[in-house]
Amino acid sequence: MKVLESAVMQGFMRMADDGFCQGWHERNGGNLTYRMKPEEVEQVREDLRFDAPWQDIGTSVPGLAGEFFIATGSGKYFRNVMPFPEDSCAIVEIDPTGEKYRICWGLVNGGRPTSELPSHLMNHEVKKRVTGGEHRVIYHAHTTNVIALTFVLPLTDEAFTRELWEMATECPVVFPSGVGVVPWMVPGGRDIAVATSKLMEQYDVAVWAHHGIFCSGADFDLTFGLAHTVEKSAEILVKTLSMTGAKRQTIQPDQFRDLAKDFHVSLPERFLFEK
Ligand code: 2HA
Ligand code: ZN
Repeated sequence: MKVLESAVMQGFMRMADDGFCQGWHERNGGNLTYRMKPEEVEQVREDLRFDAPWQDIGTSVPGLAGEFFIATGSGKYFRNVMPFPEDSCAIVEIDPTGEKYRICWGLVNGGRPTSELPSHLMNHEVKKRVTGGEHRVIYHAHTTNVIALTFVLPLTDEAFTRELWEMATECPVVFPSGVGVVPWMVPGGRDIAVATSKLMEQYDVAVWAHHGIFCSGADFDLTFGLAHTVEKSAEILVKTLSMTGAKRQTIQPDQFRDLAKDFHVSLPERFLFEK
């Protein structure tokens, strides 16, 4: 089967386009990667090439040896994923050492996979391990309201988790483990990849101060839905602070505990502090 006819590529393209339509991907902002299932690779194998040179990933991900990923391209625009997928995206294979990759499909006009490939792959490696292989999607988006909040909230996991949970009742159910925060760092390199992947041991969402978010999930629906929920919550907080500068009332710690019981999630007590 042709890559472009496969359900997995169609799903990847739709998610990229959804993110663009939300306004989270100005110019070449953001990136998306998907760890393919073996049967998805087999389905399109006849449309892949295996003669491109191996190139350095820039970090070591032995836990992903031999895996195939669909990835957006470095410098490519989410706006162009739907009309020009073969120019904007790639399928890459990781070598048996987990130190190199090669392009097996796409980027027909040249280029490389996303500049955040080290972050994406280190996050994938952590998430593959801690979820027993369930998580397959890593998504980085320049979510406007989350970014705005990184200029006014303390840059702590506690502050962001609690504020985002308070802004919409579904939030603690959608991201019960909370969100982690990475202070401002130079994007694209190994240091920010290490900091983010450390947070991914316990969270599915990492906020990058003054930059955006990273989300991890099992499939495109869950991962896009997670980013969408977090950003919507941030938007409500931005609106609330813009109206009044302070909340008159909000969800209380015991109400979160009641919610956790009824919705069968466990909320870490360290986020349920008295204010
Ligand atoms: O331009 O978003 O973080 C892609 C990015 C880098
Ligand atoms: Zn970015």
